[in-house]
Amino acid sequence: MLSKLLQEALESERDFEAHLAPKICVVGCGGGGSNSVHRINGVGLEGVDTIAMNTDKYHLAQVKADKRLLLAERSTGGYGTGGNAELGEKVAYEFAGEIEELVKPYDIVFITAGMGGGTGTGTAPVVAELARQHGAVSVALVTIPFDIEKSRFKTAFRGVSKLREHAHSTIMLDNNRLLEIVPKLPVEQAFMVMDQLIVEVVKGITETICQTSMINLDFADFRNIMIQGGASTVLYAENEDAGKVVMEAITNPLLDIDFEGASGAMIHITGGPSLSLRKAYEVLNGVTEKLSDAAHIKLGARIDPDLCDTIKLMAIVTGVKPPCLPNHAFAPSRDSAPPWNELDDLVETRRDPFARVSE
Ligand SMILES: Nc1nc2c(ncn2[C@@H]2O[C@H](COP(=O)(O)OP(=O)(O)OP(=O)(O)O)[C@@H](O)[C@H]2O)c(=O)[nH]1
Ligand SMILES: [Mg+2]
Repeated sequence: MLSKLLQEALESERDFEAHLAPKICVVGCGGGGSNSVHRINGVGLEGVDTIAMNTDKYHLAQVKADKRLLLAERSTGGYGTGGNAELGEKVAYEFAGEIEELVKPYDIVFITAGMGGGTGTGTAPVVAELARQHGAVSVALVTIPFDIEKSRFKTAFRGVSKLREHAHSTIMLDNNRLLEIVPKLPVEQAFMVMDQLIVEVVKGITETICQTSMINLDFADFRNIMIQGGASTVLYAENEDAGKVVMEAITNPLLDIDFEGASGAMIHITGGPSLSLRKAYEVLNGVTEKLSDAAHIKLGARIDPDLCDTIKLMAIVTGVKPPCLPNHAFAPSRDSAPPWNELDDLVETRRDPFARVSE
């Protein structure tokens, strides 16, 4: 009798979820962004549509995504932008109509791109702008280039500044942090780690807000945290021990940040069937303790039967001011012209990446 009731409750829950679940897509812009989308597509995240767009027809042809858009013919001829972000932006506006058609149906649009190249840097802010105009929560999920990529650094921060104007929230993952976390990996594999992390972030957010949980976080919570704007980053860790998972996450942020100054956080854990509510609170509390009392915090926890004893912790920390970025990268005003000389100073003062590794 009880098991029948439970079965019926679960079925109606699923119908309810399917009906109310927000429509989510991930748009990969340029080579790096499309590679991340290719990986998300390979994992097959339920409830997430994938879109890849690039000015490079050969790269785009190899990418697997639900929809692909070649940003070519009119300006670039299908051969990329050669690192020219202004050209990337121009082409994106030429294709504004097509981009709008693609993003229009969604409630949440994630935009992934590697900042520093021409296509991703130039097009991602345009996609963010168009998605936002159509009422979506537009969240950029972008990587900051390795210091060794030199000239790309300046282009990257121009892109971040534009994203800060157009996306609701810009989550940044600094490739240089990978040099500290996984120092021995060759660059290609380091990119794969970053792509996998992007998969985990999108998966974590999607599961968190679309599936019923032990401690629930819904679309409205996500929206409220994201539309506060600001620069954000991600904490991610997996461990069987509650204390260690917290330590691992807070000592390895993917951006050099000061937790104290963060304005908000969405913290979510997933554990196996043995995860008790008490243990879940212990982990969540471990992270919130690091944040200021004024921070706006949303917590969530979910059971995944496949996880056994592992606890996965993912937090999006918003309103951070990483020292590696110029102040204007946080200015919300659409009118303020970024002081590019401040950028020049920053490029000058970036340290030798190998010095970081051996520190
Ligand atoms: N996560 C990830 N980042 C990448 C990958 N490939 C490149 N990147 C990063 O993304 C930045 C931009 O490179 P691309 O994405 O290749 O450039 P693009 O946007 O295609 O621009 P153009 O080719 O210049 O038109 C690089 O500076 C790298 O830091 C990748 O496979 N995964
Ligand atoms: Mg390219």
